[in-house]
Amino acid sequence: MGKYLWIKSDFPPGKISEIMAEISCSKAIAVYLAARKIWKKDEIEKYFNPSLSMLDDPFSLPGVEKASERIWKAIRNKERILIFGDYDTDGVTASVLLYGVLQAHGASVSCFLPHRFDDGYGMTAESLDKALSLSLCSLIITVDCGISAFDAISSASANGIDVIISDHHEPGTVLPDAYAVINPKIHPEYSHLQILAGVGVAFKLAHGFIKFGRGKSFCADEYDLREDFDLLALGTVADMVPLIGENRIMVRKGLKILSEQLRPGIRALCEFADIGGDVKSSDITFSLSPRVNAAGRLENAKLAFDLLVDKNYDSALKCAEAINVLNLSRQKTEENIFNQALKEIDNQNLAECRTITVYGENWHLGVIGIVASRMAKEFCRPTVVFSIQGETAFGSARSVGKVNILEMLSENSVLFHRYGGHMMAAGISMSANKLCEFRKSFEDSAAKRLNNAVGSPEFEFDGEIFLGDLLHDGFFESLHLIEPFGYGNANPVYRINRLRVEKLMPAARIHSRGTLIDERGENISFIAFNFDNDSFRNIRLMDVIATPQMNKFRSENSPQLQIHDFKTSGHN
Ligand SMILES: [Mn+2]
Repeated sequence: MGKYLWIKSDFPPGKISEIMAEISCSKAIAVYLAARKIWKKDEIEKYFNPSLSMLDDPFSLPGVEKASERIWKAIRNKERILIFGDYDTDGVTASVLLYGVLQAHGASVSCFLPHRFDDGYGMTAESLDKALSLSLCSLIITVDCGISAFDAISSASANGIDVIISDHHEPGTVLPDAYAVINPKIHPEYSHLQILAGVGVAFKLAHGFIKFGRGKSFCADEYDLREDFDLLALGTVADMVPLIGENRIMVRKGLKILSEQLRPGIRALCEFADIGGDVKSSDITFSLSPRVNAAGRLENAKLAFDLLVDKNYDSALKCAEAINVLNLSRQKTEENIFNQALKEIDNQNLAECRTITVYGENWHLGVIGIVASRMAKEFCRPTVVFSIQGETAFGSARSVGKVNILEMLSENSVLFHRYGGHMMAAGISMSANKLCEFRKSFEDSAAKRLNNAVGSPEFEFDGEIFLGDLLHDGFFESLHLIEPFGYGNANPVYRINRLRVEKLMPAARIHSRGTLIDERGENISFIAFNFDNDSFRNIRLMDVIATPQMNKFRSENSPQLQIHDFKTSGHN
């Protein structure tokens, strides 16, 4: 019964009424807060009203002040500055943010984004040479990379170039010998900043730079860094860092700026993505970030950079159009490989496997990661998708639940040329003739961690409520207080029992929509993705786990439930 194993989040039962007494909110909101362990009055107030004044002083992050001073010196001395970024949305937005701030303050600055296939990830000695051959400089600032760029940084130093590293990736035990290193992850005492995306760390540097300049009267108060929060929201949501603490403050503000579409490139992108009005974090995840990423996946991230720095709407529109074409082609390629991969696993005995390993000849390297994510999610198993290019297989690994995929890979590292990544996602390169061996030992690594062959997917919900708790206590009016939702700040999910389907109609053939009514006669519209009308046949009374949301349709907003799963009432 039901697609998922329903798990109720764990909190003391008295918490709901305690919270309701403390702040007078609806029961549904209290359940949401209780489930996220936001229990105390002052914590709740901060959560409801995150403000920019709650952001840390940028100078409190080690390296920011020293780096700021160095950048101002470079500006005064008319030195050339090179920003070395990355090709994904986080890396591109971090580059655009810092580039814009430095340029506005008179810096002679250029930016290099490595090419995903020609240069590979991070700042290598080769990609740095390439960057320097395009534009000489005496100061390099890395964003969203650099923390393990030992070779490149020593070669820069040997050439008399100072390097400022700003990064959020996990550092090794030794740090590169750079002029300044800004990375919250090298300071255990800054654990609250370790959630920042690359663009978040770049923002700290930009903020520090402006603060330093104002302190020394190098610059006036004109530059409004708040207008750059659109970039912060874009990169932070795209990089899947948790939307709590400073990230939540930045994204809440950033979504407002995104909605205003001040930046010509954003306006152009929204035009093609058909986004108007309030931009939600889900618009970033499903519409904006895939487009920004498409440039780096299929061609060159420089295109996305050019779009976002463009000050002219007409040329931005042309750039957005080109990006949109790349995104369409990315979707087609992805669908094609996904279907081939599905065919591949048809021939495997999936019921007896805890993992998925699939491969194909010359599958596009820019999309195998997305395909791996989709397969891991759909089949609820750690998944690696390989593209065989000549004698080498390049793999993209994705995990599910709490399975640490990097650990699983490290147990098999003798098979690889190179590998790296984090708990949920990693990349591999290895000799193609070792694929069978890999499949077997990857499965063995999973056997040590997952006891049942078919992982039964779990779905966590916040607590049980009645329909009336959503409809009569101002829940939908206060929804904005708990937004934005995303990774680390999940949508509210409630269990609502004993509902009857009152109206039912198909939505795009494979989905369903209609109306639900409870035993007290309360009713609400619903949408159920990937449940066709037939799935509701033979069910009289059902329990659901669902997310309440405002459905925007032709400028009308109406409350609805998005149903994640359902089962016949009375069955637990
Ligand atoms: Mn990043």
